[in-house]
Amino acid sequence: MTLNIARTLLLMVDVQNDFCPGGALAVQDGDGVIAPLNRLAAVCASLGGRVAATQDWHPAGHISFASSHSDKKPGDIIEQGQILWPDHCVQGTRGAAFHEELNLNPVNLIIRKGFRPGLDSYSAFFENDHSTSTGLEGGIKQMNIETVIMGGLATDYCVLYSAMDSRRLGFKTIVVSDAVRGVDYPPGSVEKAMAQMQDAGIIFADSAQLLKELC
Ligand code: VGL
Ligand code: ZN
Repeated sequence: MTLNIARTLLLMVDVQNDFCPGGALAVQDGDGVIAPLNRLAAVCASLGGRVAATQDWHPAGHISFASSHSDKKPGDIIEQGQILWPDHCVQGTRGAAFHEELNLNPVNLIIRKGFRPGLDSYSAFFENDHSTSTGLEGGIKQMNIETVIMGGLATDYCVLYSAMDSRRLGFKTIVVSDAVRGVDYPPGSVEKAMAQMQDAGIIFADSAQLLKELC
């Protein structure tokens, strides 16, 4: 694997309090992604690469919240395959804030998604209508990025959708295997997501291996 660091972006997906232990939609060991991401971000930025972070950023009453629908509970599925979640990452709340241990100093671009009341967004690139851009594609094309390295939360939702879009848009796409954690709802969805990413030509590498490549 040869990486041109000046054309490499590290994308840190949704490392927010609500997806970490104690949060409203806690992913098991979710804060375990922070240490490897911090190491990668520091090295990437210091060598001339770019670092972006995403935030799930929902208005109160968002369509993806079970509480926004009568007679629905988290885990239920409504029209167009929309899974309902507990209220999470509500704009401006502590749950929506980045985890305090995530080092934001190397981050030069922050993308917020899922901010429309009636539209969910898992991917860092497109909202779930698959056509509303978050701006990330244009931004990183202007930065001349060719490789996207990503980690964060959750493996089977926002990381999966972001990695698939990244690959489809033509970026060499690497998922940091020790810097992702999954919701695994419905059960088996992490395994399914991993297989789907592998089939699409997405590369998996652990952070130690990547740090060696970068330095
Ligand atoms: C996510 C479920 C709902 C994620 C966001 O960041 O993976 N999952 N909203
Ligand atoms: Zn969400």
